[in-house]
Amino acid sequence: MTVEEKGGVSRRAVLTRSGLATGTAALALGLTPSAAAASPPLTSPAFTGGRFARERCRPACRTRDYQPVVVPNGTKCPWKIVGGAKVFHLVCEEFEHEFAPGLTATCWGYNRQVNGPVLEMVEGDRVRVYVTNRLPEATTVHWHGFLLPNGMDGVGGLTQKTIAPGETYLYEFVVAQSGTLLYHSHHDEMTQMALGLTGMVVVHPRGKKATVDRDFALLLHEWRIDPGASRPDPNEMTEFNVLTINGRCFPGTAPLVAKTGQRVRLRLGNLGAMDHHPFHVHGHFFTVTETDGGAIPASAQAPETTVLVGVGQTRTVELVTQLPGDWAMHCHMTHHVMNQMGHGLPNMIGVDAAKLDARLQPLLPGYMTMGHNGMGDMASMPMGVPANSIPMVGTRGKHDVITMGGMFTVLKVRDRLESYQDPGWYENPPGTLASVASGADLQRDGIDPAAPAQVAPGEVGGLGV
Ligand SMILES: [Cu+2]
Repeated sequence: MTVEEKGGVSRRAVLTRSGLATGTAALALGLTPSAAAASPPLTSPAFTGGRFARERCRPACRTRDYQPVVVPNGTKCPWKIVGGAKVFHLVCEEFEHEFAPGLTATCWGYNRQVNGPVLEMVEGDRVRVYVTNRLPEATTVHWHGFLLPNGMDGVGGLTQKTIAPGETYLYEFVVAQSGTLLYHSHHDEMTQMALGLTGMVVVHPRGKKATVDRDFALLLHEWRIDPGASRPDPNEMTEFNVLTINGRCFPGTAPLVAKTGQRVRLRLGNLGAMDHHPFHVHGHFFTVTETDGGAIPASAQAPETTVLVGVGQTRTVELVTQLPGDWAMHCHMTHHVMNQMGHGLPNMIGVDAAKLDARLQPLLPGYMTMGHNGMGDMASMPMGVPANSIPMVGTRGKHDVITMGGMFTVLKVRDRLESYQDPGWYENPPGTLASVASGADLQRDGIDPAAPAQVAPGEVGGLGV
């Protein structure tokens, strides 16, 4: 049986088809086949990296060539220059990671970081990234969104042999674009990304001055860690209970600090398994300036307060800080701002639990049915929880308990700052804080708290009423 009879492709067939394909592509470009043949093929090293490869750029250095990105709760991968190339080293291994005080798990990551360290590059840099595998199984690294030679794309089996435990592989390419990109395992993806083998790459444009005052990298991720468990569960498909920004869930997330009137860039990426995250910023509007595919023309940018960051996407937004304060920033899916909340609970809202409690307390001293007045109180009550878990654990804010966890952090804007360290809670100027209405307020505006709620005429009823 020949190769073609088995459904494979013979060498002759490949030659014939590639010849046809070259001619078709050349016609589409308005070239004759002979002119196309004179151009360097797309796979030649001379083409890869675009004009930057031909120009042989010097490696860009931070103080001179770009404004470094800030990674709240995270780090950046160190690099060195060797022979005109920027050299990074990623080590894949297992280690203990703290998601927030009270919750740690055994994760897989790069350079003992979840998410991995941000790789910071500049358009035109020739980069060499060494990847050492200290995991118990093979892995690869995929350079998500990069324009690079096929063999550097990092898809196990398809574009390279996998990196066996103990091996060190080298990825080398010229960075042909700028923007916010990603890197992650592309072998046994379900397991390896669920355990943490994900990271962000920030590529600064070459030869351009910084256009923002603060530049933050925020990688979103989701995990299933059962209360008391010591490892994330990579088999989970729907019920994720730990939602993170740069590997941390609130109250473990560091605030983002900026001065009033500064232009702030947020580079948001999502390498979670299944969920998209509508990321919302309070007190501001922003514009989406870039995706992982490149810059969005100014004419196509619109003001937004929430941006949907889909799985496998980056969205870069820019805002100008408006008013000082502690402004919430979070995923707007309400189950994504919770920590290890069980979702299989019976609905107790509105249940009169007094009789139930009276009957159960002789059997279970101190028993109290929870959730019948909503879940908010749970965050403020001392509850016995399994070791190494933070279900329904709130944190004390300046004014009261903050009931949120998960994919939540705070943008702290101040008129004056000594540094970009956490400035503490915002002091609200007099007259700018919601508080209990005084008798004088109620009297002035004719508000009776005991009166039936008012409904404007014409706004009740429906079809046929
Ligand atoms: Cu979300």
